[in-house]
Amino acid sequence: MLGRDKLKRLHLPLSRNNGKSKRETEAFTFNGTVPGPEIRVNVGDSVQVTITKTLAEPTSVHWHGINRIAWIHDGVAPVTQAVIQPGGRHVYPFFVDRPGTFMYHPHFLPNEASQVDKGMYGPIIVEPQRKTYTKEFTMMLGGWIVK
Ligand SMILES: [Cu+2]
Repeated sequence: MLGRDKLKRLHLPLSRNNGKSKRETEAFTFNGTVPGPEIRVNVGDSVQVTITKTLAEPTSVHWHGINRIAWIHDGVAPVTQAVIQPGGRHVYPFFVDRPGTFMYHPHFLPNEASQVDKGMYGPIIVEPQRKTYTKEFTMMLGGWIVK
């Protein structure tokens, strides 16, 4: 899978941001932001994403829409991979062979819904070999209920 064209190495530390005022709330993040950082790669790229500094609870990462990924790296923990334990590290390699807009998010059963609801998601943009557009915008929408 790796080394076909280019290898892109990315690092996504996980963290928990505690709300500091009445207008802020707790969030679980990739790299400190909600949504997590945009992963922008090109068709033909091999990608390696390293997840570190995990939350106080176990997690995993699913690469939604990425179809050239070994099943052991598709993030459905604890079914296809061991969960990433607090303080743990996991490297996810995959290859992108088609353009499109995809996303990443936790897929640890049974905590994935609460982790996604607290902000753990981000976009993956796979650029085509030849662009047929001049402008693009990435939007990720999320709903929050804050008391
Ligand atoms: Cu998904």
